[in-house]
Amino acid sequence: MEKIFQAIERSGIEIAKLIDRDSFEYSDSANTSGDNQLKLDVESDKVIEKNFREVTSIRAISSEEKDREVEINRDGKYLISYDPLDGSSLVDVNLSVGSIFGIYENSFRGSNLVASAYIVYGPRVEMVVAYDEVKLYRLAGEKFHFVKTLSLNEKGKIQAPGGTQKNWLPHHKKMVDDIFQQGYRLRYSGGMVPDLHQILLKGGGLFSYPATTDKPKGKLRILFEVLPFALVFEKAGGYGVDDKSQRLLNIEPQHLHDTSPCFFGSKYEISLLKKYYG
Ligand code: AFP
Repeated sequence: MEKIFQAIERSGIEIAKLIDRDSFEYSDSANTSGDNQLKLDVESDKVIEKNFREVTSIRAISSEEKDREVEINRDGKYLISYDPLDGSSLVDVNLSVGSIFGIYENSFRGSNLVASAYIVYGPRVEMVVAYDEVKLYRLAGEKFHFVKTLSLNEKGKIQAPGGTQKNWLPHHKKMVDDIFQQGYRLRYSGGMVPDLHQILLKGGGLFSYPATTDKPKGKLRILFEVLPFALVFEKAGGYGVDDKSQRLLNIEPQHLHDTSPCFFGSKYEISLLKKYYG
């Protein structure tokens, strides 16, 4: 596992440099989810694949930028799903973006997720690893340094409600309004990594990406975005649930690029969600 974390660190350092110097042109292709791929997405994907190919314990990888699973070492123990550059459309407006990784044994499903990690490329480059605990690291020079262990309080003060408001379902709108009426402040950048990182570092709050009338299965990809963060939130003492209030880690995706409505938060906000969603 240590070698996998080291490969993630190397990838983070290389991608941070790419973001600094690369142009923001679109490549000629779209990914499986239909998003136009920025050259930066494609380059970040290559960087991560190259670093994972050096780790013999990795059996296969799947990336948000690839149509199918890629075998690395037939005898490897681990499978890794990753989103090389989530929120890449925010790079050209100079907001934070991130890379997300889920590490599985046996097969790509929540119950087999043994560790996850993400990297935020913001004013600082930070990495969060959820394994035994949830640990925050910060890049200084060419190395990530341990900063602290992260845990959530019972209740937060901010909420990040995703999706197009005019397409929200009535009970979702009521819940979001209720939370604002309770004094929560809006914090939403449109990048899942910085938005969830903020909730985690501030000790609590609610991030929601619901089912909407135009996207009944939500927008966020189960393997590449949802499951890795569900593990981070659970290990930090919080929750990750879907629109049936079920644990996200119990979801079994049928296809690599399946999506799910998702909600991440601390104890109080998730119990409030259950009131509205049942
Ligand atoms: P992009 O990668 O297309 O910028 O999408 C980012 C993202 O997948 C996730 O990081 C955000 O939380 C979510 O989409 C934002 O979606 P909305 O703009 O629909 O709220």
